[in-house]
Amino acid sequence: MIFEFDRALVRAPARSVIHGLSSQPGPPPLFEAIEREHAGYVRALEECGLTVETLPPLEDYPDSIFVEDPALVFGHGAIVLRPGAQTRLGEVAGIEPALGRYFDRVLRLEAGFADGGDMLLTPQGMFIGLSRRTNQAGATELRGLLQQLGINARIVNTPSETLHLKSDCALIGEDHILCTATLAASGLFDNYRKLIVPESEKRAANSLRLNDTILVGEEFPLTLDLLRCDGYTVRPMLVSDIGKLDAGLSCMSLRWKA
Ligand code: CIR
Repeated sequence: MIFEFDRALVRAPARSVIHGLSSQPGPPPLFEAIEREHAGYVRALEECGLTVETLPPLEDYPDSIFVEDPALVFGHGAIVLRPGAQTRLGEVAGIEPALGRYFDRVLRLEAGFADGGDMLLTPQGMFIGLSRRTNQAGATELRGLLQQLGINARIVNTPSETLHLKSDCALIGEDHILCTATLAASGLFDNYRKLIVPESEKRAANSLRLNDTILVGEEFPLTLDLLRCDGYTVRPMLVSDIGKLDAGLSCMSLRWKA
């Protein structure tokens, strides 16, 4: 089942995290706040039944806490990606040895660029979102690598103002997508039931379902209510400083069922 997870890899925040990439005006996040929020995130993963390994911080890579972007993992293998931001490409060397410890099969993207945040796995296969971080060359090669792991993939466009495909959506049920109104209007998920996040809570679309629980930013009460009304178990999470770096709930871990 697509939401069953029992393992996760995360990376401890480096002090340099406060200089991570951000499109948002206003003061940068505080290191101590990010550290606290990250610790809460690890606790939540553990309480959802996952065994978590925390990798050491990488000071040279401010955004390296967002381990979802340099790799993709599945029960039966992993793919090392090539993040599309210049300051993030070096994160690949930092994640590869850890993947080697868990997966017999580790494939590598050799050309173009692709960020894990642009990849949405569904029971029908993988959506690969083209974005400012994932280009056609990376997406095409990745589709071939996924095929080697027995996963079908479809290359789609990410809305132009969106960082990553999953900044705007999360799979919350086998055929149920939590998404922004923009993504809903794009027609991408016409075969899915959609729960649309309110315009004032767009960033809530990057929530994370783990086993029977959905992690959602606590600053998004309307979305939390919508999910509760639909019968989901939700866990509100404090991630407001992490949010200042354009990140949400999926970005900080790689998750799989061993
Ligand atoms: C970046 O711009 O790369 C980071 N500040 C945020 C990455 C968020 N990752 C994700 O959505 N998968």
